[in-house]
Amino acid sequence: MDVKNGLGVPQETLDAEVKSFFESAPPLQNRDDISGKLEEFVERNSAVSGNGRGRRVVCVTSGGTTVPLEQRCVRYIDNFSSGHRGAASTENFIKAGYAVIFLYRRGTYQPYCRSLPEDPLVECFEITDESNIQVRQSHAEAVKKAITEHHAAVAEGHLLKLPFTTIFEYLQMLQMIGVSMSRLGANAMFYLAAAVSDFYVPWKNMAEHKIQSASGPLDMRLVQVPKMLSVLRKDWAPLAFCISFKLETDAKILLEKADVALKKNKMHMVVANELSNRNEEVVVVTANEKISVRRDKTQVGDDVENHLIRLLVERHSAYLENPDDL
Ligand code: PAZ
Repeated sequence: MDVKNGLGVPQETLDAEVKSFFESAPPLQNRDDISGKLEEFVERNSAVSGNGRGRRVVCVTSGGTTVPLEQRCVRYIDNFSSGHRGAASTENFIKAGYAVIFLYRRGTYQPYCRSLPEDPLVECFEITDESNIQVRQSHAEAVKKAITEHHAAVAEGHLLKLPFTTIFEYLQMLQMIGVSMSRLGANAMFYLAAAVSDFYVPWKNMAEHKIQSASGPLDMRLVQVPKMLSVLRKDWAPLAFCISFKLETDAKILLEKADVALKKNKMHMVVANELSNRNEEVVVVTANEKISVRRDKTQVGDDVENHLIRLLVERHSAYLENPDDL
């Protein structure tokens, strides 16, 4: 077997699986619209400024992908992720001077809106008389902060939000973003916090209509999703600084799995986290180090992402100075 890519599969097999995934995926409905927005965003942020470089741009992925079981989808398999990590990280990257492409699952946490109640429209606002609506005093601070900071990030061209639901949408959009950001060279970063399906039903094998329960037990074959992270590194954006995440529920295997992911996918860093304490602590795994990053419990409202993004920004700076050192 001619194994060339460290993934345990011949490169030709991986290429064929990737090709088959994209050829059989239902085409994105709004591909032209996404492509136009992406081009404009990357172009604007690649303009050279006083530092002799363009702005650094990071693609933050957030939330879980779904795997539809029927083409006219009624049922699907989901991946757990609230999107809190992605939303908090986006705010921190923008604060650090990055432009962010936020590729997120519809309905998950959004940057600058994390502290709003679950149903902000009915909880934050009240009707004072027939024609006037006002913000409730109890939520005034949070609403003001959300609106001002969000509007500023979008108006200044530092935040582009692109939603997905299915694994088909997610990977097609990630490919578009990868190819578009490749022109930024090492100024580009990928921060892949989304929980991405490992298995899927190829579109051509999928039932068109709702699967009927009268037909008895459901026997369905799921195919492995091709290892797209290695394709991102090798083909889509080879110079970008890439960070992926590894989530486990069993602490005993977490760091070993993160190490394997680092090597197999040729990531620059892998952030390892355990489901139960993911908001308290993560471990950043590199080729030579395992760095524990924790939330400061003594500071009200502190998030682990405040510390994590600071570390990643530093490492990205070092990578820009010396791309071969990592
Ligand atoms: O979205 P969230 O804040 O609830 O959780 C974040 C996370 C656990 C989904 C993320 O940190 C992560 O590990 N993503 C990758 C998951 C995976 O191994 O596929």
